[in-house]
Amino acid sequence: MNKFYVTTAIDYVNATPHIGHAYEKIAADIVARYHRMKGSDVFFLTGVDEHGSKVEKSAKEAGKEPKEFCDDMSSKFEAAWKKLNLSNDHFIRTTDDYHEASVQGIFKKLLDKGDIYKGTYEGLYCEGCEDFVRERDLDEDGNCPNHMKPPKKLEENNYFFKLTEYKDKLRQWIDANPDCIKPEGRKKEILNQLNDPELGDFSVSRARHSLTWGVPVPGDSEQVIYVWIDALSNYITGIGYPHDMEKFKRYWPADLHLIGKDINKFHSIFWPALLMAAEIEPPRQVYAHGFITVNGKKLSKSLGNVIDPNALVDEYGADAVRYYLMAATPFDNDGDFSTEDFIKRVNAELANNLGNLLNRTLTLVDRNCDGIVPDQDPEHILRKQANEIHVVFDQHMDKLEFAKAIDALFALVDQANKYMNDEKPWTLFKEGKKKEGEEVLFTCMEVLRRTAMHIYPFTPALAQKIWYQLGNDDDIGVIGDRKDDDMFDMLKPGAKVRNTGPVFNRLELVEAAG
Ligand code: ME8
Repeated sequence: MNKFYVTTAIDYVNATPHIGHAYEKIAADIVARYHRMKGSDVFFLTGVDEHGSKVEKSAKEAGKEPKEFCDDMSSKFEAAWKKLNLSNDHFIRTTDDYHEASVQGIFKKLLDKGDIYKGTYEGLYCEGCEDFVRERDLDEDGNCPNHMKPPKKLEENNYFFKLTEYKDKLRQWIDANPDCIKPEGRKKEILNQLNDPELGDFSVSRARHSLTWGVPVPGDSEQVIYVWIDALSNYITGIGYPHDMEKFKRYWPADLHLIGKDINKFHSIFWPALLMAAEIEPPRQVYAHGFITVNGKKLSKSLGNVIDPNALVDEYGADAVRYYLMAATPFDNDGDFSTEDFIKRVNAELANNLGNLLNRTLTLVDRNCDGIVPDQDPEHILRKQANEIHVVFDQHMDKLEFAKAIDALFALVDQANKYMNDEKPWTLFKEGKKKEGEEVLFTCMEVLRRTAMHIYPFTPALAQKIWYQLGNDDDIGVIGDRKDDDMFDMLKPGAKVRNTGPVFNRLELVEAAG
């Protein structure tokens, strides 16, 4: 059995989740559900990043102890992901005991090996990035271009990781594994950074006086492990390293680390280098996705354009939010969110094109075939196309081209609607052409059955409803082992369809939610 291990970035808990966070988690859930359906042994990990000065500061502002603040914020993230119907196998918190112990173990291993050493660092530090920044990367006002704030001058005795020792090995890793960093443009950025002589060893600890909220450096009470080594390690501690090595070996290396483009360096340079130092295989792929913007602008508290995924799901439902975010934005690039476009698109595609096709088809089956899936085996081009849709759909899914995968499905649905309009089965039945009429309905049901299966990772609840109305009792998510040859003719002639009303209700704009 194949395994597939997919992870997301773990979100800082200094603020509540926004749609940018939700976007990434939904994508990971879609990948997890897609691979489960194909019969793989999937592990899907997500969670939260709780240490660091940003979180410590937010706790202070909220008048809470950091741990109490994190407990509260973590539960908000977990609740939001439940609401979005995420099927994660574990939710990791970097304050979990097993994680902290493992981070100390990893740190000690690298220290003993000499890959971590003590030194002095002087530089400009951006709290938003939780990283040192270079003067030449600042904007004309001297601000970090990502966080619009000036970095602080910092001079400290810290522990450093010998990245310079691993630069060649990283280049070799990238050369030997062409898909290890995606999309291609992001890989080029990484190669350029690796070739920059200024990219040197990086600091992996902070003095206790500048950071208290973190995992202590083993054997040095004056130093705290700095967030990135702590955060990145979640990908291995979350599957049992080193407390459950059987599970770890079952899932590692990660097949896919899904992250945003802003943290590519940490994942495509620091992380594989740390793993190489710890003698652990690097991940198979890091994919750096684009950002969700609103009116072309970054989501930011100060702009007041941060959209809460909870409010969207409360008003419009998880399927609609999941569908729109994936259908309307190219995953490898930035995409804009607009509530008007969201409502328009979801209504047009899920309620009209798909929902109405099902409703029309089943109404005709009820009227003309006693509500029973007709026993036909039509050889129509549309049926052939439905039987072959998985080829192009899978090609897009395997490249994380979610919007294109959805477009391919809806091109098929559109054709089925056109076919129904052209063939007019209601007239065929009236004229006594029962076989012809049944063939049209059977073909449309085949399109619907296929569409339900393929759209399931995106809109699990909607897919299940379609599946049920087509006369199936089983759980569409666990039909599992989606061996594509077996997918032909799974429509069950003789099964009773259940035309129990619209599977997707049209959305109405609610001002407060968007
Ligand atoms: O970076 N659109 O946490 P974070 C799409 N804790 N994705 C977005 C986004 C947007 N508008 N805004 C943020 C961190 N993201 C670290 C990660 S991983 C070991 C540690 C993405 O809360 C962002 O790119 O700032 C990242 O992948 C994730 O949300 C968490 O961001």
